[in-house]
Amino acid sequence: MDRVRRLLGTKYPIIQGGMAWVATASLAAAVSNAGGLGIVGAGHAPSEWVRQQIRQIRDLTDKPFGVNVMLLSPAVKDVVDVVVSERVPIVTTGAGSPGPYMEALKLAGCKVVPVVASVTLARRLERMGADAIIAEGSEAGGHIGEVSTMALVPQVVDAVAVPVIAAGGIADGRGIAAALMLGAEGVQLGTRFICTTECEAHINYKEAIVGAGERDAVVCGTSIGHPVRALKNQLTRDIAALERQGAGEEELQKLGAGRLRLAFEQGDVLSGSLMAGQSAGLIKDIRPVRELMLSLGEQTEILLGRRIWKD
Ligand code: TUI
Repeated sequence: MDRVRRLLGTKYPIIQGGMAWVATASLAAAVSNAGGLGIVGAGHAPSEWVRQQIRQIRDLTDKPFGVNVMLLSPAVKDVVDVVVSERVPIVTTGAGSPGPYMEALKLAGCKVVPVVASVTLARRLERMGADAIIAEGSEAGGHIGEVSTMALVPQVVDAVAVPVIAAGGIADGRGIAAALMLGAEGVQLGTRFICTTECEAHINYKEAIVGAGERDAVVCGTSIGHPVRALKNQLTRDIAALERQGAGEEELQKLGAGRLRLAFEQGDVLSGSLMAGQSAGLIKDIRPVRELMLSLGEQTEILLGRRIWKD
């Protein structure tokens, strides 16, 4: 736990997931100011947007922060260039292997913390110089792997010497305490941070998560090798129907394009992609980030029976 706090330079070993569209400078700065690690999600955005967000977060906090590089983005090379030239302290990656960018990021002094969904990739990235590994189970929202958090985290812990951060299905102190029991030294929460005052997502998106039950975050896109978890709605039903008819990648991509933005900006809960994890069923309110962080810390300490978040 102390290894993660030292690596990130934070009070809590708690990272806010670098969610595309949702994780803007407003949310990330609030998390960093509250003692966690706030992350700006580059998603599919152009690199200049990422640069503006980095400048904005530096205006809003003097605490460490990160940027998530989404490796499927067509702008990925330019985004890496921006992250390098802005000397972002922590870089997380998602949806692929950051291997080709590892050297440039390390040379620029960035701490690189890739998200993985397998033991194989965790091992490979440790050899390439990853400073820690985020092991994300299939309970998570958005683009996911196949193995659940409960099974994946201890296997990654056994496979690498660098600190492991658990993600997927965690939304309260019970989840954090459980992840620490699995050998993780930190946690990453995504869906829980959407339901905060400082998150700029449309209120309909936040309220859909608050209203969701344990079976409402479903997976689409498995047939084309891009499983994505989002709240069940007209869009997920249309995608599932196309998949049953054996639709190809192009047709499905066309149907899915721009849908996350529709949910985030317009609050279209029928046709938008409400990416969220299975922890949606656990989330019952929309709260300020500071209040959430304090309660996560307090709940975890009570469960573990000791003070663990010393300043
Ligand atoms: O990246 C995520 N979650 C995401 S990215 C995203 S943007 C998007 N929008 C529309 C369609 C698709 C994506 C939304 N949510 N989480 C981290 C994560 N990475 N989960 C799983 C993985 C992963 C999967 C395979 C990482 C590496 C990987 O490697 C395969 C290989 O090359 O070995």
